[in-house]
Amino acid sequence: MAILVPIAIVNLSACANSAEKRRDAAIHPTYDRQTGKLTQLAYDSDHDGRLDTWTDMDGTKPLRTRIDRNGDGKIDRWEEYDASGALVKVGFSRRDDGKADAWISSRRDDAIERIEISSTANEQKIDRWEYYDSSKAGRDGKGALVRAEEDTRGDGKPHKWETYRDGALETVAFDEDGDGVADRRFSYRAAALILIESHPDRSGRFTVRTEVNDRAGRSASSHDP
Ligand SMILES: [Ca+2]
Ligand SMILES: [Ca+2]
Ligand SMILES: [Ca+2]
Repeated sequence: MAILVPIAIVNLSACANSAEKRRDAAIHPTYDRQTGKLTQLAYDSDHDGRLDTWTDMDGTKPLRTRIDRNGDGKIDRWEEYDASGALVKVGFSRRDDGKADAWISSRRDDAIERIEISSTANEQKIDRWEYYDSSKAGRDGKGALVRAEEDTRGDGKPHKWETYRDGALETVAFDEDGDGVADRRFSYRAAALILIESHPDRSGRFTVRTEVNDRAGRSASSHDP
């Protein structure tokens, strides 16, 4: 899970060699005036003279971190830690507008990672869920997108389902009446529509298949009793 490597926790220990002295000079601690307790560490992680990483601290315990990784003055990564200081959640900004709009939670027991996305940058209003298979990670270290769900009605439940194969959209299904069951499913091969299924029975199984047979779009329907 390369995306969850904590990059903000910095080493405060006294150090001897010059590289580490430089690193210490890049760290700016803030202490509570009343209690003397450490409340924040600000850090210039790439040594360009500008702070880019801010960690809220409860003494020695990190609570959360805001990071401007590309140095444009806008936060683009948010990290949250649990009571033991372990990284549990990472937020990032898909639009790169300084607001978190997607979150990934750390789950070490599973090859499938879920990213929660909010089109309104509201962590309480997640409306898209993307599932990545980290066992099929590409060169960039990111897992392969295998499926996604989307809440197109704002009720917190998915009404659109997508599946992917080798990075390409394979199927997309829509719930047209809002009951949470897909009413129509489109299947694609090499970006071409090949099949439309509709009329789900009570179990959600589609009973009508319309195969799109040729480039002219001629099609043939079959009904499942
Ligand atoms: Ca910097
Ligand atoms: Ca930034
Ligand atoms: Ca439906």
